[in-house]
Amino acid sequence: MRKNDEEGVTPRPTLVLRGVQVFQGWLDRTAQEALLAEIRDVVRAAPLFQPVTPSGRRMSVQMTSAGDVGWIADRSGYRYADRHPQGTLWPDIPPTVRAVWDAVSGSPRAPDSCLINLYRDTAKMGLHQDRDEADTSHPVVSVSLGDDGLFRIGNTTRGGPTEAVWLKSGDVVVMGGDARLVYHGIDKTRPGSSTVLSGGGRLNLTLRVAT
Ligand code: MD3
Ligand code: FE
Repeated sequence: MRKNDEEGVTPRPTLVLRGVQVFQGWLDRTAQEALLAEIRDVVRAAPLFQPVTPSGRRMSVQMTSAGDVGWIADRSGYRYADRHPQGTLWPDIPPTVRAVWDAVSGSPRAPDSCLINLYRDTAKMGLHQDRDEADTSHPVVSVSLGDDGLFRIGNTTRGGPTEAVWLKSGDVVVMGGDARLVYHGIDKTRPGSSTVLSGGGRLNLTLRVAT
């Protein structure tokens, strides 16, 4: 446990970009590997899939979820669903993942959804807002594992200037308050920049209060 993550103590981010808090190097290699072991179990029970958006485009990112609900996209829209597309319930949010939320979110609520995004090769995620959650006053917590990813942050409306920061394995990001509704995305990853994932790539976990 880190010295500043005891109960009731709000840790200090190493970087704040447009209200988005970045905790660089929050998880050491051992903690990253513990998290990965838990995520492997989730993916075994709830396999990664490549969502197709309502416009008919296949997303380059592979996804799955843990928790009471998981985020899905298909021809009829984007939403949180209580089952994986294969028809099974989502696995529980693993305890080590949940502990990251407890340490950094500052929220008294428990997350009910953990979206797992896998970026391989040239996968990216265009600028978007996260607004499928019932109450967007709750923060979102993101954990990066594996290859570096170029995280881009814009504004609360489409367009205007943007800024970007490379997220590395073990970095944790918290989006709360005014930052919760900013446009954001992942421009690209740096394949081969990390040895944490055996098959390569970048994994991102996002914890949310979705319902
Ligand atoms: C800023 N994922 O799953 S995580 C997503 O790295 C998503 O996979 C990206 O955007 C990824 O929706 C970025 C960081 C993140 C997550 C949610 C946010 C940044 C955010 C919500 C509001 C503002
Ligand atoms: Fe997002």
